[in-house]
Amino acid sequence: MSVLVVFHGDCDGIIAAYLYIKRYLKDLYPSGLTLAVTHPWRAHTDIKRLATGGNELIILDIALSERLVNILENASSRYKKVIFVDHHATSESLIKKLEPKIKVLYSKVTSTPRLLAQFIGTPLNPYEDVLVEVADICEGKTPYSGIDKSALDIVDSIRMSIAFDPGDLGFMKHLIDLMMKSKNPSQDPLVRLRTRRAKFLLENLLRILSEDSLDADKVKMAFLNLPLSRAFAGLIGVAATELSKAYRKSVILIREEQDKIVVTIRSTHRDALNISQLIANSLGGVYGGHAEASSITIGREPLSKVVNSIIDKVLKPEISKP
Ligand SMILES: [Mn+2]
Repeated sequence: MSVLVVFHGDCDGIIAAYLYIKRYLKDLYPSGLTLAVTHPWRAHTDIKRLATGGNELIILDIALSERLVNILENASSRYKKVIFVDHHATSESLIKKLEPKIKVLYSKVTSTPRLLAQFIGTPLNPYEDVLVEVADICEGKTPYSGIDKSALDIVDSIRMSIAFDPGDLGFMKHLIDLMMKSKNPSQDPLVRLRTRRAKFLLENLLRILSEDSLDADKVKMAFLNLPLSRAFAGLIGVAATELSKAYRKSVILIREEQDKIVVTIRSTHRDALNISQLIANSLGGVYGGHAEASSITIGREPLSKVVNSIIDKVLKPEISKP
């Protein structure tokens, strides 16, 4: 029996992989499973390459795109069973295209583990319960007052240790393994080392971003050129979230990459998708995510053109609001 589990390489994606494996594939763990990590912007190419055929293909916490729908339809003929599990708002309109051939678990809840928890039926044990809460907080939910500080330590250590290198499958497997053994990730030496290193980098990144940003009433815009965006690759999403919380604004972080411009948006007042849409209307590009967090990928354009257009379309209207 060959089973491929592809998951999003972020906090709720990894917890989703753990919970799914624990509840449905425990007997096959670890040697009977192939685990693979991906990110929404490259999921279609990764899955096309990896999904060569077998018994089951499981996709967890990956926002759908038209291209991904096509790849999954193709892959479905090579597997006995394909299961797609996701919570992203932007997947909603594409779900029905998948459904005839692929088993879909979809609901617009805070995180993919929360969706799994609702689907599982039998109650979660306390350890699983904490991790589902951790996933929700990683995805932007405000922790309930009186939450155990150790849960917040887990949020911090999972988020930061992954951000240190979000493509490192070996480390993600290490995290999943800790969870399968019901260990506390925030107490693990390797997790702690990576968390410390990531925090050091994050402090520097936040300083760079705040020193060079533009502010409107409820919006803050910041930029990274190609060398900086490479240097801080995994930390950009976390930094945008931190800035948004610190300033209580929607943060628009524009960065240059090798052959594209990527805009990361975080919003404490649930404006991320609106802003993505405004940007896509004027510059084109593909966006995905939800009200608190989204990103948009634009083709090869000069950073200055993108920045100016976002100033015109998003920041200026914001400033002139009564
Ligand atoms: Mn995710």
